[in-house]
Amino acid sequence: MNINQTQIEAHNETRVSNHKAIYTFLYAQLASKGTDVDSIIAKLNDFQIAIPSWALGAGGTRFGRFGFGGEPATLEQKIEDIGLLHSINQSSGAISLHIPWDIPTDITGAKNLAKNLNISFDAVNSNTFQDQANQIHSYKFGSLCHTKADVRKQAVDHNLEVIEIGKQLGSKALTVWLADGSSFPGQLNFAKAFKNTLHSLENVYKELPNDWKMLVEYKPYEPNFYSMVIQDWGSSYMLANALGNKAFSLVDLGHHLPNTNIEQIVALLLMQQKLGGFHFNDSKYGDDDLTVGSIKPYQLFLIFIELVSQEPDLAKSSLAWMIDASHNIKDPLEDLLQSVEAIKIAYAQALLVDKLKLEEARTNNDTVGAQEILQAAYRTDVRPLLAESRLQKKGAIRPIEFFREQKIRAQLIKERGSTNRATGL
Ligand code: PSV
Ligand code: MN
Repeated sequence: MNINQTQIEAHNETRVSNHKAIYTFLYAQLASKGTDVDSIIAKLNDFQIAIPSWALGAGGTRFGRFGFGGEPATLEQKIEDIGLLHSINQSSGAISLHIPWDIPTDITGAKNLAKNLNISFDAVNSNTFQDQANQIHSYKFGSLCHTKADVRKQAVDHNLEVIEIGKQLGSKALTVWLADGSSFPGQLNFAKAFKNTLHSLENVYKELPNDWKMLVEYKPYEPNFYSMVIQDWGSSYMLANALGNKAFSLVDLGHHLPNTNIEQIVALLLMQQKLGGFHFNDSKYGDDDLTVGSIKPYQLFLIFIELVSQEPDLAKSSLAWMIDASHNIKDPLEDLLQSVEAIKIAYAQALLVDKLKLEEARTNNDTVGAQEILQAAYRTDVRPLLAESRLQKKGAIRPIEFFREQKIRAQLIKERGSTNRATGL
């Protein structure tokens, strides 16, 4: 299904006067404090957050999975779903594919479909965390880190194949996340496993096109429960440094132990020019993969404070922005609309901060003053700025309301059936 402009216009027409009243008030309030609201809106207009192909189906846990119908079962249907999101919020103009879950059967068709929907192909992701049918060697005891050269070669070859597919689609980055590690003490020689991983990644890196990036994701636990070869930003940074200037660390917000100061990690990676981008989600306990901003919106804001202090216009930076979440009991499309909104709220709030004043407070060791500056921005309701940006870009003023009014899920179920199942975890 497609959304046409008339539907969006009808939705906006009934809300525009109310929106303008609130927006005008906020605009005046912010302008009186010296904020350049128009430049914030311009930055929001350009900011795009990629949607992973695996976030469009029902999530689940190892205890079960509850389908909801109308899930996209093919790559084309996944692109169509992202097209729906993008028409509604004008901020989801990219898809990230996971191979082999999404091997395109018709590259030209997929590219044309994406182009018509204004969608580009973001990073391609390799998968050496599951065994595939007809695969010769098992990844049960690791992939790029494996003790046996044959297994490592198979995993390297898979990554090379992913790069080839990405090249055909127009992707510019390979994201590598390894499940490699050990579940019991004594199982793995940590140093050897790390060296094997580096050596394998070097073999992939050699084939990486010059205008590509390699994004190295880290994770402290799961599926291995004693050690992960790339467990934290330190090990990811070591690899990215050793590989070269096309390799970067990727920060997935859920891949940190509780209470980790993620914003500080972001600041230091950026300072070293080794931050590649993000997988956004939220968590209370671990890699919970919850809706962005649903648990720790202040942490998200603080991450954006660090980002904008070094990269004033995020859309112009070379960082990769993606959601990586599992919605479990929610409709994924609604969840993704909420997640994109949460990310843009944090960005807009961070842009409200007067950097010079904040730096002055820091220089004078004015702890209270610094906190006041941050919290004044965080406690500002910036949603009218996001709505204004959507309105300017011909998106819907209220995305979730639009999704519900148009009964989009019901239409997808009608078109695709109630048992369609998306690939992924
Ligand atoms: C692993 O938990 C991860 O965050 C990686 O990005 C994977 O590629 C993705 O989830 C999907 O399994
Ligand atoms: Mn991730």
